[in-house]
Amino acid sequence: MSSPPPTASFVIVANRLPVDRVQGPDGEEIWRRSPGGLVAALEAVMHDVDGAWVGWPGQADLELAPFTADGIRLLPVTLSSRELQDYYEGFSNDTIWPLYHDVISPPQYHREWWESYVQVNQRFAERAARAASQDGTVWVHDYQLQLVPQLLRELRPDLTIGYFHHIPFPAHGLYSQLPWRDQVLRGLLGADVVGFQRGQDASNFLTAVRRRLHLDTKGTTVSVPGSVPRTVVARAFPISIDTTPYVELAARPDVRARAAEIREGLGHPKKILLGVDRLDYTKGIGHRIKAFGELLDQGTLSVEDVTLVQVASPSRERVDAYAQLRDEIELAVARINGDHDTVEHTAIRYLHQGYPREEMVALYLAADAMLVTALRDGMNLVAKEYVATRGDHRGVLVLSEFTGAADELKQAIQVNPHDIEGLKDAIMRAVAMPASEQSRRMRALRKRVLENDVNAWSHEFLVALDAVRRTR
Ligand code: GDG
Repeated sequence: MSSPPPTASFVIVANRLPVDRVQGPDGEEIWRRSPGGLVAALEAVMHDVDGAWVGWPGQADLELAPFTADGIRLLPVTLSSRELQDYYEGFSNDTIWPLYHDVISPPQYHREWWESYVQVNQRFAERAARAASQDGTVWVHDYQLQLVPQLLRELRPDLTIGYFHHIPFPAHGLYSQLPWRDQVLRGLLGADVVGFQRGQDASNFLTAVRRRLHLDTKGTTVSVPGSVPRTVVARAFPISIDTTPYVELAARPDVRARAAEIREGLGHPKKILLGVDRLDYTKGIGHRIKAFGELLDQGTLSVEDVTLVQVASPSRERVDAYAQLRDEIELAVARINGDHDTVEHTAIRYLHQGYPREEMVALYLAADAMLVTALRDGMNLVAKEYVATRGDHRGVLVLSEFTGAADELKQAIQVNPHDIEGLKDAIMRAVAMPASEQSRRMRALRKRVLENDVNAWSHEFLVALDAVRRTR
């Protein structure tokens, strides 16, 4: 008789496994760890306590047995191409994503998408239930899996369950549009600790819980009645980055040389402005480009003096709203460049591509100012990455007040990206900021980011989860 598969005392559940399938040196297929901060933050915990990670391997209809990559035990969940359309591109990315980002794009409500979301969440919950050892800990991540905490608790009441929400949680007036608003709240309340990026997200969630489910809340806790009454903690745990690779890359001579080469390639403008985003309507790329274009139109800036580099990495290209956004942005960029470029200089160097991290850091180093103008963003890690690379304390961060990062990064130039005149003023302040002021602000920003890195974040969350376990 074969022995049952081993269980893990700590299980991560996320939509994606932290690996990508790539070709090895001899053309064979291998799994390479994806460079995300989440896996870096959890790696130590996973190894210390025999951890496992439940997630989708990134390809439709792929049936895979559990495997280990880079020392992490991976438990793949199969998704059909139909489920990817309905659960992932549909309900996750075309219902929840726009609704939770304040309806910047209209959310689509389709009952068959919801049914698929329930089914897939059930599959993830079942996989996690089989993986976790008696009295183990499971940490569920993000908006694709909001029902997993409750579904998992039904299967395995012995577990301690955490959930972290990486995107905003909207105000009740918007949240209440969701036809399945009560089911989603109950799903989340299956966790012992529900973590959000900012205090406002937690407070929006608590309001929804009071108003929709009529449960009592006190401070950051919710009393959930039932055969075994429970207390759920809902509060902010602002996420951060793994600072080490950014600090190290920024000090590497070849990366610094590449930054100088980038400046030269742009014709040595006096100032380089930089935007780095997934091409997503939440990121305010259009607002940024509009403000910059107007400064050129007015003659306040000229292309000899200033270039905007915009990395817009391809994202969710099969969702209509994203295809439409790409057309809008590319039309705007082409118009501005057509009006203002010279043979030697360009207004906007637009790059619809993804780059290796070394190149991203070289871009951060080359940039005199980083423009983060999101209309709504859970945290925005790009802002923190830029700050982490500025070891010389030079550079200016222009940061939308609608990002989670704005709660922490107070010494940035904070902007309301809807106010185009205000945005133009902020760009001009960044361009003209004296070195002494740059240094004063950047020093404080860096201190904040380096002291509150992703390890501090995961530690704080797991301590909160452990505190709940001990009171049970
Ligand atoms: C969600 C929430 C929250 C981008 N292009 C390239 C590249 N990137 C990297 C950045 C950064 C990451 O992707 C993007 O993180 P953000 O936080 O800026 O935004 P989302 O993708 O929307 O993330 C967000 C986050 O989850 C974590 O909780 O902060 O609010 O929306 O690390 O550097 N990396 C590389 N090449 C690229 O072309 N290597």
